[in-house]
Amino acid sequence: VLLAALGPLTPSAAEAATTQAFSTVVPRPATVTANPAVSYTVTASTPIYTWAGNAAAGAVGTYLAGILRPSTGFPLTVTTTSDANQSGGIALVLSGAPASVGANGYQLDVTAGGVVIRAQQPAGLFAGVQSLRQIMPPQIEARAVQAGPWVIPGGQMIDQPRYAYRAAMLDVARHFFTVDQVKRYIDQLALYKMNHLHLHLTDDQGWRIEIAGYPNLTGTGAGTSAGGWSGGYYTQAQFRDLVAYANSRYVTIVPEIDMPGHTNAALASHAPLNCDGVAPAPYTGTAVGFSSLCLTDPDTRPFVDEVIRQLAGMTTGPYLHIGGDEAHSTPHEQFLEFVTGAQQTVVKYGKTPVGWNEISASTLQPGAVLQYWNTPTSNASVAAAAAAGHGIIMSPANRAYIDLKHTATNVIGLTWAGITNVQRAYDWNPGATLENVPDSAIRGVEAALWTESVTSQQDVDYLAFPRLPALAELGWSPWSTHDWASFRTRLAAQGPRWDQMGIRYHHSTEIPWP
Ligand code: TNX
Repeated sequence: VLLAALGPLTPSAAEAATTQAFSTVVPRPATVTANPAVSYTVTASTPIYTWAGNAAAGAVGTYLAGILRPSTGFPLTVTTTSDANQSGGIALVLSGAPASVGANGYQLDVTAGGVVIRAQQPAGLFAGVQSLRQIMPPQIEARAVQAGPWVIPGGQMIDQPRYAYRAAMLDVARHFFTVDQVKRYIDQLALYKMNHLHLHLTDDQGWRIEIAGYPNLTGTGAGTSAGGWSGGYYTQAQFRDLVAYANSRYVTIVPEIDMPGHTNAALASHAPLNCDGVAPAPYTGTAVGFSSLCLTDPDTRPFVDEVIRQLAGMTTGPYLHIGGDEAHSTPHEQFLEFVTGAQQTVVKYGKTPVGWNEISASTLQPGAVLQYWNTPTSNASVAAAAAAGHGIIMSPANRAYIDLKHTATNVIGLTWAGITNVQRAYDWNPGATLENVPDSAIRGVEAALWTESVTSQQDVDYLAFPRLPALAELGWSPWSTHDWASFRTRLAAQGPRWDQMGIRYHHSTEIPWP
């Protein structure tokens, strides 16, 4: 009876955690030097030290303890230190990091004496913690006590991101995801050092954000989804909670109101937005390009102004995405004028406008960012925008759309831009894909998950894994480290972690899963 009660704490050969190799981290760190001669073992008496006088560093320590406690069952007490040479535990130190790691990188050292993560800013400590998780045994990700032992292999990483913007997009309009489901996705992004989550909040099939003064948007507009599934929306309080949660994971929410096309849900909710003043029926199909706000209607501008004003007020990050894609039912001159005005409205409310690459033909506002989603490798107006100093986010559909099928036989996923296996998602250089768009213009990489074919969190897991980490590596790792053979081996080591986390991933035959 006693032994049974101690069951989870008593290692059997099969249950014992296996030591992870030092060099299995995804995204690949800029420099990794394994030291197989040493290791550090986390025990019941291991403390976590955070940097004294810095609340955000303290929060990273608490976050780390929250990850390590359930599986180890250890107290992992969090205390502060101001000793730059702190040893004898896991120390998060805002001192002594090399200048090369910048504000978001870190240096991680594992010696026999302990683990030290050094950074210049708390964001770097947070990134270092993600690397630390990945060199611990996969069982560390379990949420119930596991056997251990918790051996961390010795070595050093010195690491910093290639691009500032490393993102995923989730289409919560075609299919709605709850606050908890989005938080789970944010946690997954953080593990792979992604730092932005773009939420596609509105489309033909649904409007997902509460806007005071327009109750029908969340009445009629939120009631539907693609395929006739039920809808849903975020109240302003829920949205603010999501933003705060994301911030606690060093993830910035980038909200999108897609305009002037992709707007049937708004048109169905608010009749004055239609040129004939008649609200269309809600839409649950998957066609694109048929809807448009009426841009000659005097009600449209005040509506757009108010939506942007309220959304900007709920958002702490710098960006607000105005969509602008596939406005096939909008007269072109009106489109250009409208998206110019929408950018000005975003600027008026203190945010930086982002738009799909179609807005490149409009008068771009200073600082406006373009998201390239098309598949051709040249686009003259995007190149001109880059030359004029605008940042470009790379999401070419044939590489970065993780809603495309993995293989031709998959049930879930679209095929309009091809079939995207892991290698296809991984093996391209975002900084050398678009003609006349130099690497210096690239703000980063975004993995987009559209949800026309998705009906559950499991579907999201299945499409995102393992391609999301492939795109995370493109955003973070220096191009000089890019190597498919290395990536597929390191990716394989993630599989047992996803098993522990309950992520239902696609077991791609390209990857040598253990
Ligand atoms: C194109 S990408 C769209 C979306 C679809 C997606 C499906 C873009 C800016 N527009 O409306 O959901 O393809 O892959």
